[in-house]
Amino acid sequence: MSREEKLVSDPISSTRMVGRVLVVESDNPPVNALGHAVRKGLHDAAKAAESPDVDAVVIACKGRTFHAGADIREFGKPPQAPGLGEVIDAFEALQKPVVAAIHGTALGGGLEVALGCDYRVAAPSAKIGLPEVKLGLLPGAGGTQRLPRLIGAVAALGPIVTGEPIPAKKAKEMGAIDEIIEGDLVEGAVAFARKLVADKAPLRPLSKMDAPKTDMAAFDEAAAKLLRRSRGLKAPSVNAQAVKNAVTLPFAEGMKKEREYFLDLVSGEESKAQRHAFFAEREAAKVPGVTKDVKARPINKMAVLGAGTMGGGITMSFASAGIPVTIIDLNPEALDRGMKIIEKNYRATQARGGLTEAQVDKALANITPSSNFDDVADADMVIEAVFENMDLKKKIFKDLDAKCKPGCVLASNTSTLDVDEIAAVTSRPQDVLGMHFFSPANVMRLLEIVRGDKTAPDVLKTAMEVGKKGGKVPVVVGVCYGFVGNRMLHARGAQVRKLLLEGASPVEVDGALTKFGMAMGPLQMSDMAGLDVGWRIRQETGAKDPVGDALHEMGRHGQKTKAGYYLYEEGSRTPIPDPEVDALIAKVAKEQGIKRREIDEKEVFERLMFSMINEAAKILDEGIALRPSDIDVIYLYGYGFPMGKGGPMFYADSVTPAYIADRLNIYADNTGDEELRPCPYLARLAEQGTTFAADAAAGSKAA
Ligand code: 3H9
Repeated sequence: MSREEKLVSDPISSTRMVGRVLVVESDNPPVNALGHAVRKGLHDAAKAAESPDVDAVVIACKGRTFHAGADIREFGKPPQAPGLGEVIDAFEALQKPVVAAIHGTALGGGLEVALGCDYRVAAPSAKIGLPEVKLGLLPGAGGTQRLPRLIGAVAALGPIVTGEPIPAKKAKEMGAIDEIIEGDLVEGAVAFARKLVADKAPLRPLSKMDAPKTDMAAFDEAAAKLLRRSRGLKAPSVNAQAVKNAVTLPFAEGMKKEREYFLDLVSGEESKAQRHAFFAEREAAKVPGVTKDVKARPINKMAVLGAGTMGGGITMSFASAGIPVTIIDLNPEALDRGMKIIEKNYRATQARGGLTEAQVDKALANITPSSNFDDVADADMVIEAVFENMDLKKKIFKDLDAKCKPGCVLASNTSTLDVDEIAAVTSRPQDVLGMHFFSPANVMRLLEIVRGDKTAPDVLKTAMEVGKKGGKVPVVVGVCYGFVGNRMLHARGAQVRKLLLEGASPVEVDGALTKFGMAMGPLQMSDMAGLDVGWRIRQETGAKDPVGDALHEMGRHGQKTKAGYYLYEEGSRTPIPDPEVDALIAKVAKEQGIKRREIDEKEVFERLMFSMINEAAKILDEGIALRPSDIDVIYLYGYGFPMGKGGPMFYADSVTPAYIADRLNIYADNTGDEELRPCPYLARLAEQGTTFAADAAAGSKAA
């Protein structure tokens, strides 16, 4: 490097000459989001790059990542020039090679900046992607028009419609990255740029390139396949249409359409809800008492107790993340069965293309089956996933206390039980907590972390970090029956049973929620889980469900017996309404002296949804959940709540607590069901005309 000279330097953007190459670097922690100051810095740098002293330009970032996108916090606020499109155009218009040097994650607007460059180089660990669809948006600074021109429209469809990132190596194979640079990235990028100058390599402004030749039938087929998984959201199909425009319209027109689509989506309810979900997920990581100074304990080895469905799924989550796991079941047959299911599940994922053979082999190599309880001795964390029974769990935790090494984190995967009572049987309650996974645990992303009275902050942090490593979204909750998710579900379950007896059919009950966008209705869910499961719990708890009991006695145990609340054809999970069930419900109602009536769709939906929200209000009032947005995260990632609705509390705020309280009072009056009466906290919000979010922000219920 002959000459290195700082030209512009402010805390966010700097430019320096390395010989005759202008290196532009942004530094806007944590993720170099392209907020106004960053865009301005880049725009100024593009102007500086016009100087005849500059032969080539390298765009890079300091800190942990290349630009990870537009600054999402700016959406919905008045735009400030220069816009991202202007910045990209300014670099693309330069009559000298511009190279993006990518490390970390070049996402959204970040990748769009890189697509405005002539060439892209990347660190081996880098990823690129256009995840706007996950925020209910589409790339709004040319991504939908430039990426198809670079790698082809069919290849661009997947990353744009699903928003999934692409690792650097794959991106290079696809033609999106020109070179992978080992060692110092900026130095490598400068050398790459110098070579371009020396070789008189052509400039490659994507906006000037012809649209790639595309087999439109193959394109439509690929789009239809991807859109099948879009669950009624608007953004995925808009993204697909924008990509199609890239090959059917001239660049300028495709860009104009992209802008229109972006403005429409960004002001819509779905995107607002999805952006809320994005920040809610990050907010959930902030837990009082678990400050940055608290250090997580190292987890180099884990043990999972119980090789049933939950134990197997939990084992897979961590083995896939590279943590050695010993799965222990004292019954060798159950252990063998569990291991076979684990292998079968992995191979099925491999067959679907979700994992490579090498990845599956590596994950399986991380799992050690054992029938010897003593094998917990060298684990840094033990997760107990045995049958939901307090006496059994207490016995196990006593044994764990005796066998585990000091400092080992002791977690129970209980879905309802009192974690403090479990912790109390050990001599180290500070090391005990709940880690409530959701079935299938290798797939579902939610992890409720149950903080006991005595759980130490570093134990909590350890569980959150290891959970994140295992691909989960951890949410910390307090101790109560059913914690947050299941407790709300129980409140809804009571209304399901009452609505059936009062006159609603299973189809009407389920339909009210699936029409709203829930993945499944409550009765379909019972059929899937097995009606014997609920029956067994009722035997223990004494809870009442005469219809559920009658179905169980008839041998209708749900999907596994091809009959439950619905009928199922061989090999199909599609529920078929059964008049026999309608007759059974009518009979039980008669025996109970309940006069049945027509119940309109609105009442069915509101009693189901608002009873959950009322329970959530109690949960917040008791401090079991730290903030309303945590409840949203729980329902979005663990209970199939529609992403486009932002979670139950976001939804509650959109219809207003005042409306909900009003309706609940009407239903309580009409049915005499006092469980429907708004709880004091909900009633207060209604009276004050405020929302859950505003009240939390004001600090009255916030953590
Ligand atoms: C876009 O680009 C639109 C354009 O096409 C068109 C424009 C015209 N903005 O996730 P982390 C914050 S749309 C603002 O915990 P990680 C985040 O809230 C955007 N803030 O870290 C958190 O703050 P806090 C397309 C953002 O290492 C902190 O950064 N891009 C943004 O686990 C750390 O985040 C995306 O959708 C943002 N864009 O993961 C990418 N991104 O500490 C979104 C992050 O106060 N981002 N923050 O809670 C991600 O996927 C992850 O953050 C990333 C890092 C993978 C980058």
